[in-house]
Amino acid sequence: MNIPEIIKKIRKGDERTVGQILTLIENRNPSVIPLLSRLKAIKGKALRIGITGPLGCGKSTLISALTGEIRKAGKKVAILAVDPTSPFSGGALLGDRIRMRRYYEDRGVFIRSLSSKGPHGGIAPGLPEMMRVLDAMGGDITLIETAGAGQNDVRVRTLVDQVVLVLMPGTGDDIQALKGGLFEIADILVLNKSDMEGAGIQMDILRETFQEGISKNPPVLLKTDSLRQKGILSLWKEICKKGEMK
Ligand SMILES: Nc1nc2c(ncn2[C@@H]2O[C@H](COP(=O)(O)OP(=O)(O)OP(=O)(O)O)[C@@H](O)[C@H]2O)c(=O)[nH]1
Ligand SMILES: [Mg+2]
Repeated sequence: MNIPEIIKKIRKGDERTVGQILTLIENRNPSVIPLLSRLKAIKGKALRIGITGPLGCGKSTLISALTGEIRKAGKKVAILAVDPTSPFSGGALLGDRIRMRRYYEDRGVFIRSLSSKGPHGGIAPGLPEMMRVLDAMGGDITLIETAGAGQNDVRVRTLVDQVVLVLMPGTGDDIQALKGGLFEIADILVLNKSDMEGAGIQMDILRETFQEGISKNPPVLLKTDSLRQKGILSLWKEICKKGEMK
């Protein structure tokens, strides 16, 4: 492996090279270790955003919509989508591909799907190393989709600058999970599918829950309809606002 050559390509944003390196990391191929050590010295500027939440709440759709806003703002984005191994979401990878197809020709968008391969807390093995590679690409934003709404998601907190927790109407259990401490990892709480019945009530419950003062630093509460691109600009603005305080 010609490390200086590869580093040059990564920094130029060569997607093929980056893809190959990510595959080596995903396969836990030890030949990539010297490269990763060298990459440690390169400090990227990307703001890292974790997008997490229960299966099917619309994380991927939200990411797709948010990517539109990010590109309108002229920023470059890298996306890592961790596909849960759950049989329910066997179609997730394909779904993500179809949704994201509109960005395939866009050099300002890099997308990679990963399999989470078991109980790694919604986090694919090698994710921290992959983020190092993406950072070296020099993008402005890195989005990481992880699935699940349990204590497992807490691990994503350590890898990113901000966590966006996505919920959808009609999932009372999620509120319990939030009360159980999950909310502590969220900087922004998004009620997605706000077009669905029960969204208003759910929003009230969430607002009450957080205004009751169960947290000293309550997350910002927003609602979105990712399919119709509603509330996405507000989410993007909120991310930027928090990013400036970094
Ligand atoms: N009505 C409505 N449907 C939505 C919205 N956002 C996403 N969906 C739909 O919800 C389903 C799941 O969306 P995904 O984006 O795949 O959800 P996800 O959270 O990424 O799913 P997993 O990765 O499998 O956990 C799809 O059929 C979407 O079209 C929304 O704002 N409103
Ligand atoms: Mg998804």
